[in-house]
Amino acid sequence: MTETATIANVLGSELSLEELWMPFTANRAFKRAPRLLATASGMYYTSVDGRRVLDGTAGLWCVNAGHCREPIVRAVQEAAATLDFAPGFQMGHPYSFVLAERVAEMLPGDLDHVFFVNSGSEAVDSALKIAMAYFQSKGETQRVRFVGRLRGYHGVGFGGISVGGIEPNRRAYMAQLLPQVDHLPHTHDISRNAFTRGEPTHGAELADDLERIVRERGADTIAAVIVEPMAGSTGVLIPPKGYLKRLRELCDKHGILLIFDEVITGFGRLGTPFAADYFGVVPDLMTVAKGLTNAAVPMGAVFVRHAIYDTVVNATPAGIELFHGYTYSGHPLAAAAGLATLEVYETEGLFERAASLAPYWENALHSLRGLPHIVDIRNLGLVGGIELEPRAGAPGARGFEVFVDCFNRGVLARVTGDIIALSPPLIIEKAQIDELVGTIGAAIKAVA
Ligand code: PXG
Repeated sequence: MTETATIANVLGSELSLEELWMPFTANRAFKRAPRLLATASGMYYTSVDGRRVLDGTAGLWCVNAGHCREPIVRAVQEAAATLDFAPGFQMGHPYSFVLAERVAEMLPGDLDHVFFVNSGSEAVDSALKIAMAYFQSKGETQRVRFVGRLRGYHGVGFGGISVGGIEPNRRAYMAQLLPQVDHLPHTHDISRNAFTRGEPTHGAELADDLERIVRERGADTIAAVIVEPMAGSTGVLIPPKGYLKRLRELCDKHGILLIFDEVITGFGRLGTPFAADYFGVVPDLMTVAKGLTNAAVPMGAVFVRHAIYDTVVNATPAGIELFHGYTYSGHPLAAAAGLATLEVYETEGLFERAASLAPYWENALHSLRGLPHIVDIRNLGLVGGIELEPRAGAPGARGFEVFVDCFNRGVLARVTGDIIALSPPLIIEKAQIDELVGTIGAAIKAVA
C-alpha cells in the first residue's frame, strides 16, 4: 500500500481477510461473512457498508465515555506529538506520575499505589506476582497458592488462565498451567435466582467453600483469592447478597489477600467508581484496564494497598524492589488518554449518570420477560444479561444467531454461549435504551 493508512484510504482498497488471525473468533466463519466497523462516534459505530450501529457493549466493556470523545482524542494527539515514548525502567515522565496520583485519589480504603500495564491480562499476572512478592518480603515464603473461581475470566496470560475458570481457555494449555491453584464454586444459580433485579438473594454461603480449601491446603500456603466482583465474560454473574463481604471476612481470618479483578466493573459500570464501592468491600489489590483510558489507547493497572507497597519496597535494602514491568508500562499516550478520560468521567458526572439510569435500564431489560426461550434476565448498574435456553444439541447457536440478527438490525450486543451481555457506554440516553432493548427483543422473537 502506498497511500497513508487512513480508514478512508483503507476502505477504498480491496481488503484481504486471509492474513489476519483474529483473536477469540471463528476465523473461517467470520471470513465467509465478515462484520466490519469503520468509524465510531458517541453511542454509534458505522459499519463499512455505511450502516449506523448502536453500541450496546461499549466496544468490549471498555468505551464507558462513548466513542471518539473530543477531549480524549485531543489529549492523545498532543501526547503523540510531544512525547511519543519514554522508557519507564529507571526513567520516568510526568504523564504517568500524574495519572497515578489522580487515579489514587479515586480509590477506596487505603488502596493508594498504582502499577501500570497494558491490558487486563497483564494486570492480573502482575497482581499475582505482587501478592507473591508481598509474602516473600514478609518472610511468609510458603504462601504461594492462589484461589480462583469457576466461570471466572482473568485474561489469557498463564497466570490468568490458571486462576480463571473457563474450560476451553485452559484445555489446550492444561499441561503447563500454574501448579498450585484451587477454585471456588461459581455463584450462578437460576434455579433459585432467575429474574432477580439486582443482587440475587441466594448463594452467600458459597463463599464458605474457601474454608474447605483452607482445610485441605493450610491457610499459611495461600497467598491470594482472586475474583471478579461481578463476573462479566461468562455471562453477567451477579454476586449473591453478602457473598463478597463473606469472602472478605474469610480472607482476613486466614491472612489471605483478596484481589478484585475490576477490568470490567472499574470506572463507573455499576454506577460507582468501582465495584468495591458498590458492594462496600475493599480488596487488597485491584486489577483494571478497559475504562481506565476509555480504550482509546491500551492500558491497565494494578491498584495496591499502602502496606503492600511499603512492605515490598522497604524489604529491599537497595536496588530494584520488584522484578517485573513492561516496556510500555505507563506509556505517555495511554497515560494522556487516561487523564483526559478521568476528566470526562468527572466533568460529565458519568458514574452518577449510570447510577441514575440504572432503574430505567432494569425496567427496560425485564420488559423482555416472557419472550420465547428467555430463562433469565439479570441486571446491575448499566450491565444486563439475558440468558436463553440452549437449542437441543447445539449450545450457543441460538445466542450467536441473536447476536448476528441484532447486528444486522443495527445493534451491537455481546454473546457468550446462549447469554446476551449488555454494557452500553454510560452516556446512553433513555430513547437509546428503548432502541437497544426493542431490537434485542425483535431479534429474540425472529430467531427460532
Ligand atoms: N479480567 C477480566 C475481568 C476481564 O473481563 C481481562 C481480565 C483481560 O483483559 P485483556 O485486556 O487482556 O483482554 C478481562 C477481559 C467479553 C469480553 O465479551 C471480555 C473481556 C475481553 C474480551 C471480551 O465478555 N474481558
